[in-house]
Amino acid sequence: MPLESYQIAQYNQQHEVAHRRKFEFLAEELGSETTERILGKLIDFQIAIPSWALGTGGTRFGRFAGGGEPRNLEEKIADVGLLHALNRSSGAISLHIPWDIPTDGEAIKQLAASYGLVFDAMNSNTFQDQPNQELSYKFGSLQHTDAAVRKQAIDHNIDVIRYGEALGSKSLTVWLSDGSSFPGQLNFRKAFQRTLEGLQEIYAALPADWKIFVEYKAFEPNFYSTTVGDWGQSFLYASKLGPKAYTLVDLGHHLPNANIEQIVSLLLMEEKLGGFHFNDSKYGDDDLTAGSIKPYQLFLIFNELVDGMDARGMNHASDLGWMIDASHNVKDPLEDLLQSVEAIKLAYAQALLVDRVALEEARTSNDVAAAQELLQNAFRTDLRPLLAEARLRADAALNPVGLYRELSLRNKLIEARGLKAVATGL
Ligand code: LRH
Ligand code: MN
Repeated sequence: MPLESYQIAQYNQQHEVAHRRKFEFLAEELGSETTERILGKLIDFQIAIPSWALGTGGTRFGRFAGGGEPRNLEEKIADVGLLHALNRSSGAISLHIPWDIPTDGEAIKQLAASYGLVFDAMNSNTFQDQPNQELSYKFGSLQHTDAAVRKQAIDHNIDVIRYGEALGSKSLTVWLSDGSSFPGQLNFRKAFQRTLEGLQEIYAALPADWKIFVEYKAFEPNFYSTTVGDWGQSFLYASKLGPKAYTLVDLGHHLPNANIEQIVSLLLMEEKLGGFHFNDSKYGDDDLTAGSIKPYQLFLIFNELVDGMDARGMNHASDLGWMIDASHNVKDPLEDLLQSVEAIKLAYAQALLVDRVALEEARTSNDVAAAQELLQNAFRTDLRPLLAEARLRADAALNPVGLYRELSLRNKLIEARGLKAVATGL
């Protein structure tokens, strides 16, 4: 259900005067050099949408479908195309196999291209048993004590790479639910060694220009140990695997009160930070809207990213994997994803505003309050008119959620797909 460009232009026209007033006031405050520098960076900055988060999520206690969900990969690509038309900031989709097997790779690639989309990291799945699967992953996949189960998992990951090659993807994310739920259940050293050997076989199957992201997680579905349980373990695997291996930071995969921005700064310094799964959480892996619970933490993470990437002369838009990983139990999945993209780009823009020279001077002279003021002033500067102007210049909607609602796009999706349509995924 395409969104016509005239609908966006019409909407922006109605809201342009108010926008212009707010934007010109802010641009006056920031000065034209800073304004244009940040606008340029914002327009280039694209965030990949997870194919598994376009339907209603649920928990073991229940799932309350919202209607109009995509029923197949083609409709998922159309929904990401709709998000991208609204914000010109969601120009990539990250697929999960086997939830989204692209049976005709070339056709799927062209369909995505027709919406201005490319394929970001592919995701394998050895945390569920598929109907026609021979051996179970109940006791893990790459860590499993049975070599046949490990081989099944390795072969699956290599299949996922092949699907990705046909789509033009350049990376594989491996998240392993492997671990144990009771003391004594697992030999940690042997589980690590078996997992490393499995990842080495997958690494060997990577095309020359591909990357592999090793995603860590503290707990769930195992509740005593996880075999890739934290950044240190992921860093160990990525370092032992080789130059194409990196760590992936899912914001919801840390123990309470972990200092994620410090983890990010060190992984970036060690050239082993591959990318992100953005979301937010108050307790566990809640997969909530990015910036909805801890927006200051999201800003502090981008503050370390801008600092560390500039220190290495990295390209902000293309040198790391920017992806969302969320699940929507009570909100419209598309509105939730639009809000997450907005929050991520706002944190990035605020980090670009930080006066890094003054910050280093304050740090060198241990002027703690001055350092705090520099960060908090940037975080407390309302840069939303800058994000809106970046969208306007990219022919997107001044207010994506506003236009999505004004056009009742969810109702149109329900008319087209029905109330009972269920999307594959979490
Ligand atoms: C695990 C995870 C992983 C995905 C899954 C959908 O919690 O974050 O990235 O494979 O969610
Ligand atoms: Mn994730």
